[in-house]
Amino acid sequence: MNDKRAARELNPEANAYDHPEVADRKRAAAGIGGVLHAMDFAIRQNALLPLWVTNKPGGVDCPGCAWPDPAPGEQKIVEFCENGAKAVAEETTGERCTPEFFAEHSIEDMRAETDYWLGRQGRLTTPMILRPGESHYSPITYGEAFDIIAEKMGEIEPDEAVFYTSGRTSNEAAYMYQLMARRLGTNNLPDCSNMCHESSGAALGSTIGIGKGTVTLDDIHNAGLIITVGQNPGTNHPRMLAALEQQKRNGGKIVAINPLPEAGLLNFRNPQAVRGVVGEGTALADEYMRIRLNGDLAFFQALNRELIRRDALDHEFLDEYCTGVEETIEHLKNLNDDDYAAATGLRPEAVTRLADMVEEADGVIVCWAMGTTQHKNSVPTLKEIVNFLLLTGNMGKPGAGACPVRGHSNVQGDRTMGIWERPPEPLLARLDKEFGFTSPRKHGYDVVNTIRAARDGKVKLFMAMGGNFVRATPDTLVTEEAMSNVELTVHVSTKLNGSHLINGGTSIILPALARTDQDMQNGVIQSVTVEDSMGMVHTSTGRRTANPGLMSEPRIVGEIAHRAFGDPFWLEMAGDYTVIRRHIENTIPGFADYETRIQRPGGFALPNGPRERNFSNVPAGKATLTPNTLEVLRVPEGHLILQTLRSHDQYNTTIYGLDDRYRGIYDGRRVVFVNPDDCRDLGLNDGDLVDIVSVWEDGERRAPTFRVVEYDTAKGCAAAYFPETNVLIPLDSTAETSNTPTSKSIIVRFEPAA
Ligand SMILES: Nc1nc2c(c(=O)[nH]1)N[C@H]1C(S)=C(S)[C@@H](COP(=O)(O)OP(=O)(O)OC[C@H]3O[C@@H](n4cnc5c(=O)[nH]c(N)nc54)[C@H](O)[C@@H]3O)O[C@H]1N2
Ligand SMILES: Nc1nc2c(c(=O)[nH]1)N[C@H]1C(S)=C(S)[C@@H](COP(=O)(O)OP(=O)(O)OC[C@H]3O[C@@H](n4cnc5c(=O)[nH]c(N)nc54)[C@H](O)[C@@H]3O)O[C@H]1N2
Ligand SMILES: [Mo]
Repeated sequence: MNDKRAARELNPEANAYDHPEVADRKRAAAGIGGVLHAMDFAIRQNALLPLWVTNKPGGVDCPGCAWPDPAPGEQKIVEFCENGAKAVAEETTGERCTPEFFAEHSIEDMRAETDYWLGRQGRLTTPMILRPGESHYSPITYGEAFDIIAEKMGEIEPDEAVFYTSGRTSNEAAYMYQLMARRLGTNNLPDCSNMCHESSGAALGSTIGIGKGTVTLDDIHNAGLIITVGQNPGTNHPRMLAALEQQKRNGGKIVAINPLPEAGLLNFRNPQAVRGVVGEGTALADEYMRIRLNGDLAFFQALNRELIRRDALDHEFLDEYCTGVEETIEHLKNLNDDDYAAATGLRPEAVTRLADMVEEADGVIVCWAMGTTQHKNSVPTLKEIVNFLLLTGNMGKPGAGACPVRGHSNVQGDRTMGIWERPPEPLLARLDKEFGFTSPRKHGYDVVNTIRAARDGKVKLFMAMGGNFVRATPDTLVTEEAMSNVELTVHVSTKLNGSHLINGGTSIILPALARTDQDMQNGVIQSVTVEDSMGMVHTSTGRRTANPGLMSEPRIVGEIAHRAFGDPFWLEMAGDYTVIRRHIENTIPGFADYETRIQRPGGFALPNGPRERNFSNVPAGKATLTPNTLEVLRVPEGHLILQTLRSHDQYNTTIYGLDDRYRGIYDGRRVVFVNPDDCRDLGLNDGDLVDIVSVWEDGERRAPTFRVVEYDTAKGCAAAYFPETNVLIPLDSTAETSNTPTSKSIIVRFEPAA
């Protein structure tokens, strides 16, 4: 689609109303229902479901979420979760998207389809190219494609190239990929993390000295109290529910803070336990606080003030390990109660009840996900959660700590491998020494700055290692236009998606092996490694016979870089992944004895200072409490705050199906959930069709035709699925410090649909 105007108009067919049906909500997550749904999905995909080898030593790491695996001795025969099974089935599908398909379907035709339809076409089999002015992709060999990419790299300024990563990429592929960017001379390494847990990294790195969580799975099992804030584990981390169930059996308590009463948090039937399959299940959350969107900073400040008032602080811990204590306590004493009420929509008792539970608990963990990271004030919010953990000494002791629950299965490992647009100097120095070139020091583009640069004509080569950049990013129309300025786009992908259909000059699709596929190099089966949400590193070995000729991600990077730079190490690494791991061991801290330690069942743990109460990596040398300024999000009359979230039948931009059965939605996705009182105030009825209109400094954005669903979300709030609603999120609406799009707080109003 080289016609820029076409890219500017939302495709009417792909955005057509899809007639969702609304039925009763489910009260409990998983159980036998979950098992059957996953089986049904796999059968419809004509897919192989090698569940018995997922998440087990010697097996394949589930390409779903990053939740850690139980210790080898404690694993079930099937470490099962419905949505992990769907992720595997999506990958092991029997359908194939071949050159014949591309000959039949023009770019224009494919653009009229949804990403759901595109994904249904199956696994990509052959490298494809779309040349300027052409209407159809045509086949090309890997070698010819690599030549074109390497030649482009030689023609442009290094900073005119951008290398995006999605979090499924293995440590080995990620390491080679960041090395290729730096060898070219750029730190333009945006990744999905920029839209995901970047706020967590920013808040944790500056206060406790590591941008990761501090707890282990054992801590989860043994915590006296777990506070889960802004996450929906029943859908997005189903295996976490089994860990929560175990924590409850050990006598622990759980509090859920969420504008939506999510099924998994309120009740859970464990498909692993016979009782769960047939019986009632476990009521997981002891308390549910239906907070207003964006209210968490005010809530945790009020909680901290209450704990200070009660003197329920761990003074010994504060004296020995912390700094910034007095200023922070002083700041918290001067809070305004009206701000608390306006921001949270909760009564003051919510705070006193939680403070009681905190005082009673032996060990408190706070878990969080996208509900806290995708707001303008996300970094201050998460710093306030750190304040809470530090004030109460819940850091670096059993059953206590910070638990940002990661998304993509290796998103944390990719960052450890150096996929970061703002690399730390020591990493660059070690790479330079190991490989004998000088890495660039200038910081690169993150996701939002990549789109800005492309919009301004500064990006000539855009390469993506997985993901679906155009659909996952905000401000769809702006992004589509920006990406159609790029001279060469290259997508390493397993499946067709919308990003392949937004083209500037030349576009190349390079199909790649996936996690479950067997990866053979020089006659030897290769394993890769991944890091889970809790910093455990372990191997993943694909078993399935892939389409002949498909290349692996490390091989693709190695071949391109070999052609571009000619250094001897590229093909050595691509041909034997133990060579990559040796380089990782030499350049990334914590990977000593890499090859030996991954042979152990369950792998090994990366160093984690805060886990041992070591805060020497913090700029201040001690764990740092911070005074955070609260600005209550003001919503004009007649408007609501909209969050954009996942249904139960999707993996980010990959749509598995059109149901969200826990929320009672079937056969369609264009719904907006609104509190019944808000419906009354806005003159809306359940079933009305509305356009959602977002308001921003530069004008309005519109997502057409959504069905209003009355739902018990917090008052003043609404919710709808992404990626359909990404068109509403202004590119410039991002979080302070982390620059993450504010996907969970967009001011909107509704207009009757045309
Ligand atoms: N099956 C499946 N698994 C996945 C994914 C998937 O798409 N499908 N995606 C993966 C990825 S990349 C990620 S990052 C994770 C995402 O995991 P989640 O963060 O659980 O995903 P979301 O659907 O965005 O849900 C956000 C939750 O936060 C709540 N929330 C929103 N705003 C606020 C707020 O202001 N305050 C509070 N307290 N709560 C709020 C919402 O009501 C919702 O329950 O899941 C990973 N796992
Ligand atoms: N409005 C809104 N927007 C959001 C979010 C939100 O909550 N609201 N969440 C954000 C978050 S948390 C994230 S992480 C991003 C996700 O952003 P991305 O990671 O870019 O998106 P995905 O949908 O996960 O990518 C799916 C594509 O990855 C490719 N793929 C799958 N497996 C493999 C593989 O093994 N190898 C290769 N090479 N390719 C593979 C397939 O072609 C598939 O089409 O979206 C963000 N966008
Ligand atoms: Mo994510």
